[in-house]
Amino acid sequence: MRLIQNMSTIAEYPKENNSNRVVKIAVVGGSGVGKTALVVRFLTRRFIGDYERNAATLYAREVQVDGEQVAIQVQDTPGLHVGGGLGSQDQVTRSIQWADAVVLVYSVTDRRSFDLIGRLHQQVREAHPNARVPVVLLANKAELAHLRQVDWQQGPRLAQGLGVAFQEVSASESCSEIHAAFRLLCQAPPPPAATPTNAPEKRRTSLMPRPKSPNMQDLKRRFRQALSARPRTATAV
Ligand SMILES: Nc1nc2c(ncn2[C@@H]2O[C@H](COP(=O)(O)OP(=O)(O)OP(=O)(O)O)[C@@H](O)[C@H]2O)c(=O)[nH]1
Ligand SMILES: [Mg+2]
Repeated sequence: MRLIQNMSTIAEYPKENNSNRVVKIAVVGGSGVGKTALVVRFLTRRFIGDYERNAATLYAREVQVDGEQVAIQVQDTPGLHVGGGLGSQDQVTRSIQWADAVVLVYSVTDRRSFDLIGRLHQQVREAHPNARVPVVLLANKAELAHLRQVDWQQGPRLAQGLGVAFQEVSASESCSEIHAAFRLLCQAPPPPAATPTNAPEKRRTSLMPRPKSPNMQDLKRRFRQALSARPRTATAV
């Protein structure tokens, strides 16, 4: 794992690797939902339990996904409060604009963090109106059943409505689902649908692919694949 920099401004990570692709992932959500814990779990497999608040740190590493070497950059972002100050909102907005894949996080123990998700998803779509930016929604702290404020059905229902993949996770208890979520975002985008041979040829201006709403079946299938694949790491952490 390489720590690139703290994020006062987001610099492009120099392409000094052998990877075919670079995937930039922003991790966003409410304050204290476990964003840093999830990123650290993904990158190091460890749960430390005590993290610097609002760290806003950019990390990079290389991973192998489906046999392809992929350089990933993960931007941990400061937590948002409902009605919170502009400072962190500004940083989150820049991270979303910078990213080409997004992890949205709420905590099952914090109803307000769940209520933020719709707004954050809207920001992702507004920041990338012409691109299909893959999004995974993670419901963290799933092991804290006695503190639960968000029912287990509400997360999948919200994810379905937004057309994003969903997973309940626990940064403190388990690693595999978190790996699966990040790996899902690193998978190569599906090739654009082929034009039927007997269809009339369209004018060039209309060949720009319109962003399609993500197919839930496809997302679920890819999530299952990612879950069943063993993570392979190219760099030691
Ligand atoms: N029980 C439990 N605690 C967790 C889990 N994930 C994170 N925490 C705890 O929740 C607290 C906040 O975790 P962070 O990772 O700092 O959360 P964050 O979203 O990065 O917080 P900010 O950066 O301040 O917005 C810490 O005390 C973590 O130990 C989890 O899955 N289960
Ligand atoms: Mg944090």
